[in-house]
Amino acid sequence: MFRIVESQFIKSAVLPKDYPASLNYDIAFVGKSNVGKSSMINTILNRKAIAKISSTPGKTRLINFFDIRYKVDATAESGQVNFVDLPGYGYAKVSKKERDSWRKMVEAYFLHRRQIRGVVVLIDIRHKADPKDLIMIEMLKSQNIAFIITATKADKIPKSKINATLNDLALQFSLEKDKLIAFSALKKTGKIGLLNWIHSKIC
Ligand SMILES: Nc1nc2c(ncn2[C@@H]2O[C@H](COP(=O)(O)OP(=O)(O)OP(=O)(O)O)[C@@H](O)[C@H]2O)c(=O)[nH]1
Ligand SMILES: [Mg+2]
Repeated sequence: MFRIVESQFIKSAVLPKDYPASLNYDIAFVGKSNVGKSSMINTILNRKAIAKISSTPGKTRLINFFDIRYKVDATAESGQVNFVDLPGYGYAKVSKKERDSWRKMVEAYFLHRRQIRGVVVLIDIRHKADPKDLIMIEMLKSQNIAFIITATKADKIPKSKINATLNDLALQFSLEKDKLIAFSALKKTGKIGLLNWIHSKIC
């Protein structure tokens, strides 16, 4: 089993020149503001607040890099990977200037960071596909970057509806169903599936 043994915040950055020099692979987390990116990172790292969570949308406004050490039980495999918490998009109450600076920051990350191995795209399980999510997914497809969609806050809908909701989202995003998993930071649903996906991208 893929297991995280240590995690540490490295730094925040806006411009590529300020990214950490580490050549370890990156796994990035991206999605609309307030969708649960920071909560997801804390959950899969078994940490309460390594990534800052807020009920005020738009909390994460910089690119935050974390250094993760992992082991794979029953094998000799171990290593390091960066988790990258990208600032959320689609928050209505920001100025055009802030939206532009968000776009430049995230575009520069995908353009310049050579060691990206996978992107976790978060969408709220209760919401319909948003054009901003579709744009992000099209960009990842066009740049041939591996991604998985996680439908977050799965604890907010009845368990009996999860499967049908995932099917529906897969249709809306024109993706195979195996590209989507349900996730809940509250109940830890989807944690093992997500860790296994991450492992498959960095080993
Ligand atoms: N019920 C429930 N609430 C969640 C879950 N994940 C996150 N939340 C709540 O959603 C809000 C936003 O969570 P964050 O993790 O800060 O979201 P974010 O995507 O990092 O937000 P920004 O950094 O502002 O873009 C907080 O109030 C969390 O407690 C979940 O799985 N279930
Ligand atoms: Mg955040």
